[in-house]
Amino acid sequence: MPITNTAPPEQAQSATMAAGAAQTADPALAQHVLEGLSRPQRALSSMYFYDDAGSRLFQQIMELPEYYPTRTEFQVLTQHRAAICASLVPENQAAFHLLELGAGDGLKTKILLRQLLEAQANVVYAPVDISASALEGLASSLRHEMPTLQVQPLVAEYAAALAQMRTQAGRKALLFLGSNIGNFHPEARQQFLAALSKQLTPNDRLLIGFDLQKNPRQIRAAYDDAQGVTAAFNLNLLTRLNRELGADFDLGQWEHFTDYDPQVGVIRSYLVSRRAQQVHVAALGRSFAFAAWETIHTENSYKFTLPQIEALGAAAGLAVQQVFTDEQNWFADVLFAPHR
Ligand code: AVI
Repeated sequence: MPITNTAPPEQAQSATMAAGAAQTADPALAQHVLEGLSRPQRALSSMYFYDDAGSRLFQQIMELPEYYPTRTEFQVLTQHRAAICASLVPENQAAFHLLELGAGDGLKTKILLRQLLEAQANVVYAPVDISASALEGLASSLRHEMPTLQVQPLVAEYAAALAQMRTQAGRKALLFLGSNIGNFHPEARQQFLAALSKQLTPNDRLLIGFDLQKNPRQIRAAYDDAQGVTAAFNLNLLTRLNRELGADFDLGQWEHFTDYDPQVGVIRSYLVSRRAQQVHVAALGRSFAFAAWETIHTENSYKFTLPQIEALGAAAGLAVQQVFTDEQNWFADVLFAPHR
């Protein structure tokens, strides 16, 4: 049995911490860890990678020589910025809202925003995030760099932001860049796209970044870099559980493992237990037993083909209008419109 309901004697002290840790622990995270570590094949969501340290490590990943997606999408947006912006701006230069889901530091979006300003587009940029501080950072850098741009940050869940925007007059152009779509489980991805599509009116547009299938070795290397930054990013999840849930993961006893399945087109990442060990999670008041070399699955990163992208869109009521890609066909930013 992987789970022990009673803490072994040497862990009695941390068990008494349970009440204290549980008071400060995020209940959603605690519940997720309980469910994820209770399964026969253990799994935690990559959604929890992004605490402050995880977000900093992800910034470092994006600079790595092996991690081609960010650089390549940057090239795609730079090379095709005029055509992309032309596809987002409504006919007759009408006023429109540009909504961005998961804007991050906005570095890539700024390529498009500059282009839109240059073309004197009548645009309101609305970055959407549940973190008010992330949005404030982006909005203040935009006030400095592009003082004439109208910015209307929306602190909301994606679905709520879209529902709120639905009643606004004029086109909504949605951006979902960075291949974030690749981190969804296929079913969740389809549900997400269908939910987005439901909120769109026929004149709206959606631009999504997809990492494309390519040489499997190149993909694998991007998630197993020589400097070990991706390993640190994956392991940071355990540091987070130690801090936020009073867990006692010994980081020296865990390692990062990743592999690419070229038939499915997915990178799967794991944390591997180097030896048989017990881990106590104070906020849950429970211990979990791991066998030597047992794994916790932590991330999927799907890679796509163009026919798959078309099928994905079609199943959600979205038609591919244009595909913007780099010379090597490594990455695509795909423009969809609702088909009704
Ligand atoms: C955020 N997301 C698109 C990244 C990816 O490539 O799947 C997260 C990542 N995981 C490891 N390296 C980068």
